[in-house]
Amino acid sequence: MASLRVLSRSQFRASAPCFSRGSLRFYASAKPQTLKERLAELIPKEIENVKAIKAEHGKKAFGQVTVDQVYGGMRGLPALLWDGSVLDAEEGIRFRGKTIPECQALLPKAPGGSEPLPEGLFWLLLTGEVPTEAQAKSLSEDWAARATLPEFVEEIIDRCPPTLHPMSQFSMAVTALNHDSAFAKAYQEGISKKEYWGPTFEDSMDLIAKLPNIAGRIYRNVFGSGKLPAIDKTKDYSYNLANLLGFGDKEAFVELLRLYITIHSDHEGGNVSAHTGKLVGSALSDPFLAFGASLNGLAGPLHGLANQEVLLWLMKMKSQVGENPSDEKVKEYIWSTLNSGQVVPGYGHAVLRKTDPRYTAQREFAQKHLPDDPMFKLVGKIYNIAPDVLLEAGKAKNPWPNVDAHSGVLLTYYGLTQMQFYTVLFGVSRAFGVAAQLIWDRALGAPLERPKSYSSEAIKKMFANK
Ligand code: CMX
Repeated sequence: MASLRVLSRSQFRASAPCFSRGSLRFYASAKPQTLKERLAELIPKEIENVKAIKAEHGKKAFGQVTVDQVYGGMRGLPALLWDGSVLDAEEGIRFRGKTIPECQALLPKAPGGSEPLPEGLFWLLLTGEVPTEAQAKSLSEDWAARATLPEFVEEIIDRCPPTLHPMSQFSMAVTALNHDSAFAKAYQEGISKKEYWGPTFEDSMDLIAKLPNIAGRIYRNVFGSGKLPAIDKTKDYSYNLANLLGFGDKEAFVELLRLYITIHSDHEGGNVSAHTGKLVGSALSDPFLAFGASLNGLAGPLHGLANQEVLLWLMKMKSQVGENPSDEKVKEYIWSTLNSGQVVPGYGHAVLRKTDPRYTAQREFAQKHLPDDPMFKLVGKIYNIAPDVLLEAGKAKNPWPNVDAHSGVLLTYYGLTQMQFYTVLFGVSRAFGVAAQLIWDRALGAPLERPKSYSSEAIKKMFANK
């Protein structure tokens, strides 16, 4: 279907008129405007916008930095620019101002599907605009066309011992893609700073496009589930990822992946994976190097690896208290976790102070597709019990579940039972948010990140007699 758009003078000459509305004239064009073309229009305006913000507010303070914040993991320190999403402690995430239910309603869907296509979410993260179905489809096609891995990257994955954690394999393969980085090459050839965003965009598109083949190859190598099929160029990104993992014939699983990638894509800029990508990118390391670093942060148990930890914890709980335990047994098990000095995985958050809407979206998916699944019921039971236990324990500032408390149970239901792989799927999704910000950082000429650090001795001296 032809899309409608406002054309530049040169584009106008090549097009046939369609209709006018007010002072705007619209023309039908055979091809939808590409994401790169739209970005090229938006970037000069955003550069002016940022200039104006800095001119008017540049010298104003956000507030004070306390010594507790310096020792306390910089919680709440307002120090980063991140345009794709903003996280509110009570409400949860908004992608370019849109909540998860709004994204579910507004973003393009696959034919017959009801979950948003991550293609549309990427467009939204980059432009702040909801794309047309044709534009989302053009991204599916573009990513399918870029999906092939260099042979040596396939060999790196194939040579990994199956005992090497899938996240380590994932980060190695992503880092190795820097071999063909358009940005690194252009930089060596002396590209002007104003042009940085173009090759960063190309690398980011290549990065996202190649992740399904990397993830699929790791999954099949480690868990021995046979030969990798080819990418289907007529299908969307999530279908191809599901198919490479061996689940292409399960439509509900493909739908789950569409939702999964959308909700895991971005969670503003301060979380470990997002911030690491931005930090490393600020040294003008290309998107493959920057996102490889993100993945190493995501692989930590307090961040993305928590989805693996949750399933391990649930399995242990099930083996101790049975599949349909009493509330009392569940409570005892949670207390035993806390009393042995461990965290309850999937609960708590550095910013959120309410149930994570990413948890709620997955719960609603489960209610629709697997309401009678015993593991889903166990997760629901824990939801009714764990917050009170955590409140009673009195340490966690947020006793509510986060995204990782639910994802593993959904994947397990469809047969993806290998929990060591779960963080790889989080990683595929997180590329969308990190890549979008890397492109904007290069477009806006973001400088090298270099905050100031102090020793404890220096801090003591600074406040002596104060
Ligand atoms: N179980 C037990 N104790 C917890 C807890 C939990 N789920 N959440 C927080 N606490 C403890 C902290 O370990 C900390 O203890 P200490 O004072 O002994 O160090 C105390 O409560 C205060 O922590 P907080 O300010 O509430 O939380 P933080 O901002 O420091 O940490 C997070 C946030 C997510 C690391 C923490 O809640 C946690 O460890 N949760 C379990 C792991 C998890 O689910 N991580 C995934 C988060 C989402 C993601 O990034 O994917």
